[in-house]
Amino acid sequence: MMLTILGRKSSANVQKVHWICLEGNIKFSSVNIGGKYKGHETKDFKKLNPNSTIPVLIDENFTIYESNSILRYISNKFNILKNNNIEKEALNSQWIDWSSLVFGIPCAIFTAHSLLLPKEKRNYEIAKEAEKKIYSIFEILEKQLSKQNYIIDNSINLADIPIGCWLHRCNILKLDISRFASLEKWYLKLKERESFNKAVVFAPLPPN
Ligand SMILES: N[C@@H](CCC(=O)N[C@@H](CS)C(=O)NCC(=O)O)C(=O)O
Repeated sequence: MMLTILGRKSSANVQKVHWICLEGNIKFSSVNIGGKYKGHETKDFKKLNPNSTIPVLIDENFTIYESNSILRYISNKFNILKNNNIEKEALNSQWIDWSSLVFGIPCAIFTAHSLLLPKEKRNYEIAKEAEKKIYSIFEILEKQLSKQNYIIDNSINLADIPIGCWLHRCNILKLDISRFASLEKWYLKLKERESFNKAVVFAPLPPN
């Protein structure tokens, strides 16, 4: 049975899940929910995820929400980007949590106030504050990526996926990555991957 991923393709949290599937050549079907498609506030959707957020993954009789948990589930189930090293797994986990709890938050705020909200509801000050935070996060990533080619070591790991999705969002929103040489080099390496291009680079922009 094919995996079903519920969520609009423009969501960075959905893109992570598409990317890992493409990375492992795992077949999936995708259902547009959320954003302009709506559907995430319905009674039926809330049975799958009471938080009304996308993505949700359905794997036969098993349903799971929270994008990072879905990412880990797919990686474990299909043995994609796994390394049998407990410290490396822990570091992946650290950076995956960080991608949502530190990086993702200002990215989502910046997206809302520069793209997603109707113009009259956008707040320039809030967007500016989020932008400042994002540039301070770029410094952290720059330092990390000046030590090796990817986030954890010299090859791609699970943690590169969610961070790459948010970095691409920043690039689309015209934040200047070129000021950060190692970060830009990493981003260009990700762009060499068909999976990243298909799931993230060629994806529509929110709310589509
Ligand atoms: N922590 C959740 C956050 C999910 C989330 O905030 N999803 C957003 C899209 S990125 C959402 O459901 N937005 C409502 C919509 O798209 O209409 C996760 O990682 O899955």
